[in-house]
Amino acid sequence: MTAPLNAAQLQAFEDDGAVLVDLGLSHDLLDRGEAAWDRHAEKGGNLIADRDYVELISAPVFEEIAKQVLRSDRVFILETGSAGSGLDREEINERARRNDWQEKHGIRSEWANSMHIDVQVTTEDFKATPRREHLAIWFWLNDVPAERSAMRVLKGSHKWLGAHWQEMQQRWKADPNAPLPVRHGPRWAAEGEPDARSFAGEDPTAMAAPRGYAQVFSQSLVHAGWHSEDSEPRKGFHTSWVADGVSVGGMRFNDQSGRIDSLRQRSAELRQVMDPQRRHVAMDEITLERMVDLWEEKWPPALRKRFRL
Ligand SMILES: O=C(O)CCC(=O)C(=O)O
Ligand SMILES: [Fe+2]
Repeated sequence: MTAPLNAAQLQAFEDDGAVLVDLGLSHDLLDRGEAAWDRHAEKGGNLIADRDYVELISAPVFEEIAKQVLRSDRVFILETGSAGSGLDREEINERARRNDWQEKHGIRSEWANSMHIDVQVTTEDFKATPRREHLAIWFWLNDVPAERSAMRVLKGSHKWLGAHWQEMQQRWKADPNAPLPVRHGPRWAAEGEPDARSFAGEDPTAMAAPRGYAQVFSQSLVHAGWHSEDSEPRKGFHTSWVADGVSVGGMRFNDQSGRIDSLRQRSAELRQVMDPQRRHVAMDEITLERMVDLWEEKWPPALRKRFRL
């Protein structure tokens, strides 16, 4: 098994929840990937119909990163898409500057309003082999300096949150009728949520990255999309990955309930268009339904709405 992350990078992923990795892709592949991004930005449509895009996400390095970080010799693509350019955030930020942006978590700022997590991962999930996570790999076809909407992350927040989710699960398991504390979470106030005010006041880190680098991060890390101060868009694609044997069944319950059906459709399409030597990274139907069935309820009712593995 090749190891794209060196020891320091792997440690940074574990400690910070996010790390930058040079993908070592050829200029030709990056150029064609960038052209695919441009075509999609102009015309929209289904990225999976674009051969250059498919070839790019088929590059073995993504699979190798997912194998290494998820500690598994079998990993699959979960979600795919184009990363937002950040240019369209200008308007909402203008509103914030005019001071009529709704205050969130007691603070009116882009960070307080945009920060979120995408999956709830407990400490045990994060430590498990294979790692129980829906791992995000976002990668860049042009340079992404801080002012060109580099993603903001709160380093280490996945650990703090992991311990919190774990405690909430344990308290619910010990006594399903005992009330959990009501706090202002990253997206709403609910029983069992962590108190988002503590991280709304922190200064996040801009994950500025050169072209050809990927930002590998835990989706349980508090992070936020950001505005651009540049006229040139940030160009990138996002993918997420899951290890064999880790549930994807929680996607059924997500607010955007089409997520599991999208996964079924996307996986089938990818299997059609990927090179036969590479298409094992897209789930076949039997594997996908097996991983849906792996889901078991571990969450107290207030924390069941979304974000589950
Ligand atoms: O665009 C970004 O940098 C982050 C967006 C994000 O976190 C998301 O779509 O879940
Ligand atoms: Fe996100």
